[in-house]
Amino acid sequence: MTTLMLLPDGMRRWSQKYGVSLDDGYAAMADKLIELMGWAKEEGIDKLYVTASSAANHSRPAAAVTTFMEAFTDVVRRIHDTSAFDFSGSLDLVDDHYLTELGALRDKSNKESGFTLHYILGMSLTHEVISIFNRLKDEVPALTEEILAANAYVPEQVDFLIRTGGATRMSSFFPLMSPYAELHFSPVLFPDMTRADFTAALEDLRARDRRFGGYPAA
Ligand code: GPP
Ligand code: MG
Repeated sequence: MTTLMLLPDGMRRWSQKYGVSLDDGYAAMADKLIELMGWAKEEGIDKLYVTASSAANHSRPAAAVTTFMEAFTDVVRRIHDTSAFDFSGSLDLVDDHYLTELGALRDKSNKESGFTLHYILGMSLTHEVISIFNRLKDEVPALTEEILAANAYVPEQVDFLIRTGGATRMSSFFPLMSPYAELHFSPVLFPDMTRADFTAALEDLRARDRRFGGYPAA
C-alpha cells in the first residue's frame, strides 16, 4: 500500500486568477480535496496525509487563518461518514473550537472504510522536535529514533509527496521520519488540479528508483 502526502498550495493565487474571494478559493480547495480522495482510492492509496498548515501559516492575519481552518474542517464534515479521519501536529497553535470539532469528527469517522484522511496542522520540524524533547525530557534518558518515530507528527513513512502551486521547496512540510519520501512538484494551482495531473504525478513517482540509501538491486 502506498502512503501519499499532499501539500495543497496556491489558493490565494487561484482566487486572484479567477477574481473570487479567498473564501471561495479555499472552498474550491475543499471540493478538489474531496475529488482527489476519490482519485487516490482508485489508485490503491489507503492513507492520504494533507498538510493543512505550517506553523508559520498560523501567523497569517486571523481572517486568513479562519478561512483555511474552515475549509479544511468543512472537508471533514463532508467525508467523515465514508472515510476515517485523523489529525496531528502543533495543536497548541490551533483554536480550541476547531480541535474540539475535528476531535469529534475523528471519533465518529468511518474506521471501516479502508481509507484514511489525516491532516497535519502547524507543521514545523523544529516545533515537532522541540515539543517531543520538552514533553519527554524528564521521562527518558535520551531521545532515540524509536521515540521520535512514536511521537512524530506523521506516524509512519510517507512514500510519495506531491506539492502543487509551483514552489520547489519544502517550507516546513517535511515528514520527520520519511527521509526517502519521493517528491513531486507540480506547477498547478491546487484547485485547478485535474485527474490527468494527479495520474501524471503518480506515474512520475512510481517510476522512481527507490534505494533507501543502498546500492541498486543487482
Ligand atoms: C496555501 O495556499 C495553503 C495552505 C494554507 C494550506 C497548507 C499550506 C501549504 C503551502 C501546503 P496559499 O494561501 O499559500 O496560496 P498561495 O500559495 O497562492 O499564496
Ligand atoms: Mg502558498
